[in-house]
Amino acid sequence: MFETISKGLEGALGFLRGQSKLTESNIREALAAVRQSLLEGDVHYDVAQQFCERVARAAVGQQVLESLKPFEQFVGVVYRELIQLMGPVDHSLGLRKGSVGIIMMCGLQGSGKTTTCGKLARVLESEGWRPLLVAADLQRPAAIDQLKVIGEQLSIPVYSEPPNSDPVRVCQNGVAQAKRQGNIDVVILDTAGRLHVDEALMQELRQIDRSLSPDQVLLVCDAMTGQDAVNSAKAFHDSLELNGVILTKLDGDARGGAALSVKSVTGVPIKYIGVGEQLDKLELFHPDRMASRILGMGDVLTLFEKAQQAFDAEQMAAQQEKLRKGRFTLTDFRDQMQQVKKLGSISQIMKLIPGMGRVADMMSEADMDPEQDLGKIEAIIGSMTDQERDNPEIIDISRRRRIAQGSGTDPAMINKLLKEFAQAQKLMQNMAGQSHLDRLRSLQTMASMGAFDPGAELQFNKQRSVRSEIDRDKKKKLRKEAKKQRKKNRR
Ligand SMILES: Nc1nc2c(ncn2[C@@H]2O[C@H](COP(=O)(O)OP(=O)(O)OP(=O)(O)O)[C@@H](O)[C@H]2O)c(=O)[nH]1
Ligand SMILES: [Mg+2]
Repeated sequence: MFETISKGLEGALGFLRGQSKLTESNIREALAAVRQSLLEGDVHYDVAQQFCERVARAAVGQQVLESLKPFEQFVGVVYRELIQLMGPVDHSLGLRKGSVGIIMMCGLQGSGKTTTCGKLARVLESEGWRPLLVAADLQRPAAIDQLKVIGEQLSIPVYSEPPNSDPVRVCQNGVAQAKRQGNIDVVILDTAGRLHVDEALMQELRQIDRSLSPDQVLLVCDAMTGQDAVNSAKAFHDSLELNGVILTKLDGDARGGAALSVKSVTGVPIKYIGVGEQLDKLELFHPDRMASRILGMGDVLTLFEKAQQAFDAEQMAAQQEKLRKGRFTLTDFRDQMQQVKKLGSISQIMKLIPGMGRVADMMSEADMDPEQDLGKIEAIIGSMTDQERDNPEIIDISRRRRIAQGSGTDPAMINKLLKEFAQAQKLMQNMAGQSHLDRLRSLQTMASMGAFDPGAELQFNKQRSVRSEIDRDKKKKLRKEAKKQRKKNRR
């Protein structure tokens, strides 16, 4: 996600690291590089231009803040302006208990409407709403079946009529049925797409809009089409008055131009983002978290939420209990590893941790594969007997050789794993008294102090250097006292 812009901005901002002061000339130079990287990321030209003007104004106004290094100062300005550019977002969909809300999804062909209808229904259901999907795409005969399959996968009802029906009537009938049934709070309409914005499509959508007055008209846009996505968003908004955009396929969007330009060009906020083909890959769009990711500062909050959703609460509680009793074994270690894997690929997770995004990129450039390493660890633990997993200290040379053979690794690797496990065990026992939230909080505090950002001049490092100054003062005092003492002794 956003590799082009992230890399470009990193280069643009990086050269300020070595500067001692923000001056007009180095600001100008940094801005030229920022503009260049935005354009390479396929950001709309006017948007890039205005963005740089705003950053310039804010950066010049900031010169008085002498306590911050130019790099920090400038990154701070870019971060705030990125948030401004993509926000604000009102995530509400105007749903109310006791009435049937209507959400109309529209967009170009293949943008991800049908999939996103399913994803949104799933999200709303998890929030306690009872959704009904309506198959109003009668252009493509297979579209109705596609929605039915999605509905079945999610156990969410789908209203449909034969392919020769009229889409406006289908929507009306679907909503009428939801109201009659009384056990539906929100109807999601999956409408037809076209290859291009054309009058026939707009007319059909306007008719549905007029006859049902949906609470929300959401445009589904494919992020990978860059500026075309932004232009089509503008055309749809001119014709339909959108409440929000759902930007799909962000997982495959290296450039990021659409995400950065949509709000500014159309005035319509992005409410959700699609980050994968699977039905659980829909996230709320948070401009601040996105800005943080773009600048390689990670996104600990999203990671925290993902962890809460993915981890099996009961299993976690059982492991917590074992930790408290100091009985954390290799089996638990493997279980935890499997839980972490549910969050996504290791490189995806790393991108959410401040400062680790660059490391993930470097690893993939160097053809290193953390997934493969994890696979090996799992194979090693899998080749042990229950007894060995519970008491790794019994693993001697011959057992090591057997495990290596069983897991297709070598004995040295098993040694390394056991050593690392012993360290992890100690660390975990220390943390065992803390709640999950406290542990994440301390992680987050460390992150906000910049503990995971290896490049920047950080509060965390600053605190360390303040401490070392104190240490220096202390040592000086001690040396002085020792000198006095020596003089006294001589006398
Ligand atoms: N990688 C990725 N693929 C997605 C995402 N959202 C949708 N897709 C894929 O995009 C393709 C098109 O999705 P559909 O939901 O059929 O798109 P549509 O807009 O309904 O298409 P039409 O009905 O033909 O107009 C499918 O292969 C989806 O799996 C996403 O967020 N990430
Ligand atoms: Mg469709």
